[in-house]
Amino acid sequence: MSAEIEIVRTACPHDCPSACALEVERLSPTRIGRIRGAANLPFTAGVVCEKVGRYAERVHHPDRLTHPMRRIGAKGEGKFERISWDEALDTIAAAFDTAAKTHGAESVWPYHSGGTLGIVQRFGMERLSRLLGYSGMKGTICVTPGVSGWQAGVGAQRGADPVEIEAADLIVVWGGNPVHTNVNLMNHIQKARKTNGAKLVVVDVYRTSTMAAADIGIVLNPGTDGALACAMMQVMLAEGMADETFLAELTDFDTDVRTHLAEKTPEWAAEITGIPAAEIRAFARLYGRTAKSFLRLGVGFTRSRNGASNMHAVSCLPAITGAWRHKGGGAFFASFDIWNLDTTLAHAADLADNVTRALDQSRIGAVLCGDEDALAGGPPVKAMLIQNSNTAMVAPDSAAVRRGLSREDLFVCVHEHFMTPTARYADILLPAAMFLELDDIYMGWGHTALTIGPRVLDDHAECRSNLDVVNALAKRLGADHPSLSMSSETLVDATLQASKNVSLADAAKQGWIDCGPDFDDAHFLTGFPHPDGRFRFKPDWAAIGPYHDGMPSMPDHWAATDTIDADRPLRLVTPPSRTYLNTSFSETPGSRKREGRPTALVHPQDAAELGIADGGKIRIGNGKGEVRLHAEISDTAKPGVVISEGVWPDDAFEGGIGINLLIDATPVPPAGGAAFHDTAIWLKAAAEEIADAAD
Ligand SMILES: Nc1nc2c(c(=O)[nH]1)N[C@H]1C(S)=C(S)[C@@H](COP(=O)(O)OP(=O)(O)OC[C@H]3O[C@@H](n4cnc5c(=O)[nH]c(N)nc54)[C@H](O)[C@@H]3O)O[C@H]1N2
Ligand SMILES: Nc1nc2c(c(=O)[nH]1)N[C@H]1C(S)=C(S)[C@@H](COP(=O)(O)OP(=O)(O)OC[C@H]3O[C@@H](n4cnc5c(=O)[nH]c(N)nc54)[C@H](O)[C@@H]3O)O[C@H]1N2
Ligand code: SF4
Ligand SMILES: [Mo]
Repeated sequence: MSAEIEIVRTACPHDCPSACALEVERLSPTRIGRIRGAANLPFTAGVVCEKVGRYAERVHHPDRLTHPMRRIGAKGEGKFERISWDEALDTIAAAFDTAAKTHGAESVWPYHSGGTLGIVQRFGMERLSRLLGYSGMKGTICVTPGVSGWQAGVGAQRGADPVEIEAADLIVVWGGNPVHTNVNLMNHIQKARKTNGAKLVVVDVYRTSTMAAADIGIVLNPGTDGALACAMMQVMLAEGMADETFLAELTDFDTDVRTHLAEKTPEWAAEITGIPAAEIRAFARLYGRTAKSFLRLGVGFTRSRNGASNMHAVSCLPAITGAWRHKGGGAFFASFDIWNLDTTLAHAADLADNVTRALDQSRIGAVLCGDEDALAGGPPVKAMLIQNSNTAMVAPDSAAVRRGLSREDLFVCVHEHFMTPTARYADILLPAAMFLELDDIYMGWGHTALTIGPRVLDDHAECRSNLDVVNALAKRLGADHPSLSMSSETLVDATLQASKNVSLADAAKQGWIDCGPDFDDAHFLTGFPHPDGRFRFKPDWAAIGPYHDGMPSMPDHWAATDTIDADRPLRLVTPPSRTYLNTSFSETPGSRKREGRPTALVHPQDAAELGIADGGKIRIGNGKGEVRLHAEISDTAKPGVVISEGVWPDDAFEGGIGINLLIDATPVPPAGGAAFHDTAIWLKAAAEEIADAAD
């Protein structure tokens, strides 16, 4: 028998609503064994996803970057030579300095995404813009359409605690796939089913792994959720299932809205959604008659051009029934607005107004290719530091992103764990520490606990944390701020002391701090967070973002999705796979083996018409180009809808280029974001000679 294994508490940094508190087997100061979900955090409740359970594969991966490098090949080629940290930092500082002196400070663009959600390690980068006048970044790539739609009705990014699902009689998972993306939620749903006999309804555009576990699965046409929600409201209002007192006291519902919704019959919605009217009616009655109905809204159904509008329409449902009144009732999308953190030190938050130009993260292609509108009237971008993002793969219009990253007059530093497609474009490539090798705290956007993530392992090779890189650079560039001399441990400690009056050491004992509002507040029973305290059936889109033209003034189906026509007769949806997290984990053998290869699920009817064989090579495309992958024939979605799970690395594709080549980067109304699940495409069987040429 080996000696007892040491278990250390920390927290998952990945961009996932589960935001798990973790228990890690520490085998030595440099090695871990299994990772488990912490039992003591109610949302995590001892559950963890398989990809993080076997994190030893990622943290001890032989391909991890271990030392700074300078590019010696062409941009994108991936040829580098080793250099020292001093040389790397001097080179970056000199490039930033030259860009700022020649083109103005705004020509430098620090860029980040959700590789880590750490308060210190992710958003700490924004100090560069605040201290040195560099361009800021509008983080739109993930939840912006969803946030906009929820904001429109509810008024703040919070809702009923998802752990309350255990008390629900009906759970509706709408446009999310928690078996893949939020696995802990399933645990709470199963408890509700066991103890209350609760029913699970899943609304999606294909029969997902979550739908496979549901009592009722509703498969609709992509981008038509607004129509389904309106028809449900029509039925509930017409059949006396509405909570008229709730509507009168806590919402702006009036005769305009009543008259408007009276026309949105299930027959009207059936045409749009592809769901038979009888099925819509039955779902509306089930929802309308269940007091404790919990609506868990995913991000997926908002990744369409009409996504914010659809989110708003669906978020109206619990206001109609008054489900908010009950424990186990109401709705939840995300909890971005409950944390009350003092980030004066960690983000130089008090200097936020110093940033005058914020460039749109999702429009990085247009920004780097010099589009004047995307550059917001300012100078071209001449130098970048990229942390936590595999932008060459994940951003829409990826051909433009790559054209931009290839510019000879653009200096790019990428700070990464692996040689990603983005890293290949770096002039200087820096090796990043992983979460087990640093300290941070994380906002659980799918629950209410701030999780505490102290370091578990010693440094790996020459890897450094994001904080250490930003601090070293800022100091070289002459910036002055108390945080620049702090380690992640001292900065996390100071942030916790200032925000929650607790030290890192003390907070780490439990591993999390609950920040959830009390019941009445979480359920908006004392008012919704709009100035008049009312939920809005009539949203003020103009107050939310600049791209509000034509948005519906009341819940509706907004026919604004990508146009299907004879040239592009199918709709492409690109949702997450189970064991990749965006492109993270696409390098680990366990995930690679499980996911197989990039695949498009094609309806048998479409396959027959197009002469596509099961397992055959296909090409899908639109005006932006074409992507080659394999077909799997399946009636999981409606005819005309093609599903391709996962954001795979380029080299997994037959043609060497990934799926986001086809995705449009026009900002989603009203506040921006990318319509990842809303792309009209053509599909063809790949002629053998074409496929062979790509092999
Ligand atoms: N395993 C794994 N976990 C992840 C991620 C991952 O890539 N892999 N990504 C993480 C990140 S960054 C995020 S933001 C979250 C996202 O997690 P989710 O909230 O689950 O959102 P999506 O994954 O975008 O899509 C979820 C579902 O929306 C469906 N959908 C697409 N279009 C429509 C529509 O028009 N109507 C309806 N009703 N459904 C639609 C898709 O088919 C998909 O099943 O997951 C996080 N967790
Ligand atoms: N087609 C399609 N595209 C999508 C989506 C989709 O559903 N379909 N989802 C979109 C969504 S929701 C999102 S949020 C984006 C996500 O896009 P990204 O946030 O770019 O996510 P990842 O692809 O996981 O890349 C994160 C990178 O950060 C690195 N990293 C992790 N931790 C650290 C760290 O501590 N320091 C540094 N320096 N690097 C670190 C990882 O190694 C990884 O390469 O993708 C979007 N793209
Ligand atoms: S990726 Fe999500 S489910 Fe997996 S450990 Fe992290 S937070 Fe939990
Ligand atoms: Mo995301």
